[in-house]
Amino acid sequence: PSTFSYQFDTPSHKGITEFSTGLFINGEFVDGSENSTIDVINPATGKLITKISQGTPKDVDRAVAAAQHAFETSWGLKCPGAERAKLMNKLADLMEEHEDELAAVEALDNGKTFYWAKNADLKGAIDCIRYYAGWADKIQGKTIETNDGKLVYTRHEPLGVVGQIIPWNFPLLMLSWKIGPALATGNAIVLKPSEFTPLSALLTAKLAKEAGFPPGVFNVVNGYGATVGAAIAEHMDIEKVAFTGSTLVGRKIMEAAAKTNLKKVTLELGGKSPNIIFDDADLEAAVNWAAFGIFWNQGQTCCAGSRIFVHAKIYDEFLHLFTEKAKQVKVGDPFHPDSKQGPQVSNAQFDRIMSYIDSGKDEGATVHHGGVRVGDEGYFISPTIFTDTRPDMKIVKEEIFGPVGVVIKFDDDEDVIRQANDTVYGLACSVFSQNINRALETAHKLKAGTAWVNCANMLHASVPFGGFKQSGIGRELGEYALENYTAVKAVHVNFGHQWS
Ligand code: TXE
Repeated sequence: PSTFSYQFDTPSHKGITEFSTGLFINGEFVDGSENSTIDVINPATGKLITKISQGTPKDVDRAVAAAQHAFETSWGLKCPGAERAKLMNKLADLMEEHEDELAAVEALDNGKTFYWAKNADLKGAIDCIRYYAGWADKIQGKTIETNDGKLVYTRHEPLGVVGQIIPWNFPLLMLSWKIGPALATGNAIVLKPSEFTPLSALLTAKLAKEAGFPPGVFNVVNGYGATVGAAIAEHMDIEKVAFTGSTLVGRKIMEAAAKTNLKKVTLELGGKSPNIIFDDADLEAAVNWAAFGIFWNQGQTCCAGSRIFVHAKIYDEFLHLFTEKAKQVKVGDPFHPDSKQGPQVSNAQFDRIMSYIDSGKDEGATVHHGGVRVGDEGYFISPTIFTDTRPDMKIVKEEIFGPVGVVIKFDDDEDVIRQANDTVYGLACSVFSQNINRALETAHKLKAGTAWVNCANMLHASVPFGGFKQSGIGRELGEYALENYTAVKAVHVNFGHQWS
């Protein structure tokens, strides 16, 4: 396969980066079975960065076979947890050693700013792998008392080969959320990065090889969702599939699992998270968090606080300060240290967001700020604030996945909770109030997998994350995620004299 060789010469990062653009199967970079490629585009310019090998369902078969062999011979129950932890910690150390390079690759490929790539994505990814390395030798079952003549215990066994399909909004962070618990529990992996942002996964594969994982434990098959993604979801020898992406594709994955081998499915899907700002909130803090909640990562965050409910008593002041904040978000070159917001990930996402902005206008909402393209190359959109919305508008109901927030006035606590819960999604929510009773009561009444009180978009490797309702199934991160990757076996030993 070809090599990607790139000279970074930016205000944020300088240096040469080199890694293979092949598929990573059985510890080697290889070409795809059809020798075809996928173009990787720089979203800041719309120009080609490189081409990567395109995988096929046949390549998924190769990767699954390699993973199965590794699982049976050198991984899973054949490899002590302490040894798995050592390899995972080694990988985390190598990622840390190469963190500027990884962050630069992420910024180039995804468009996020180098600053955030380094300080959020890289830091979060490394923390996550170290956190799960800590679990690797602490996977244990229970003994259960039944009667005097019996010993009953459980084993938490790894599943075998697991498939992991990840999106483009946090490529490396999502990779780490997936591989962390899977490796800690002894599973072998076939991972498909998004066709839009495959580069950081390939650089990580190079580092995993250097860390010394047995061949076949970690495989990366680049490719499109409809071919490689679908082949993973349908594969008869994959025991579990973990997916982060759109609700539409989440349904397809479940359907494929149901129609084939009933593999376990965990899904982390979209959201339309409410952010409720009460009249007794610390206003300045609420403004800062609300802006971070919706504009961070170009608004391409599944838990983005996209519906901002503001109490009538402070609405005008909030809107004024929030608009000032939006004006300060400098949109531009991801590598420029002053940039706070880069381009959207792709032309398709750019068009999708602009069409949501048009639909808001058509349905009678007011573009209070922004709503336009920035510059004439790349996929930049200005931070956008809508007001005068109605609950039935598309921009209030659907996930836009861009830097577009709607600000909605309310004056009754119960009514705002009802409005906040009036959505098919349930990923996250934020509540701002200095009255702890009011804040916690509201947080408990909101139907969401994560509730932030006086903050937004906070994530931690040890804290579970996942959705209520149509935002997903299962939890990632923390101890909870280990359950996704283990099967419980109950062993009954009869050493007494009873026959039943
Ligand atoms: O996502 P897809 P898209 C939401 C967000 C965004 C919308 C569309 O609202 O605007 O989805 O984005 C793989 N079988 N989120 O179309 O297609 C695909 O190759 C198996 C929310 O880019 O869901 C990629 O690796 N896999 C979100 C992954 O699915 C398939 C993050 C996600 O892409 C497949 C991303 C198939 N049939 C988008 N089709 C979040 N929850 O954070 C595609 N894929």
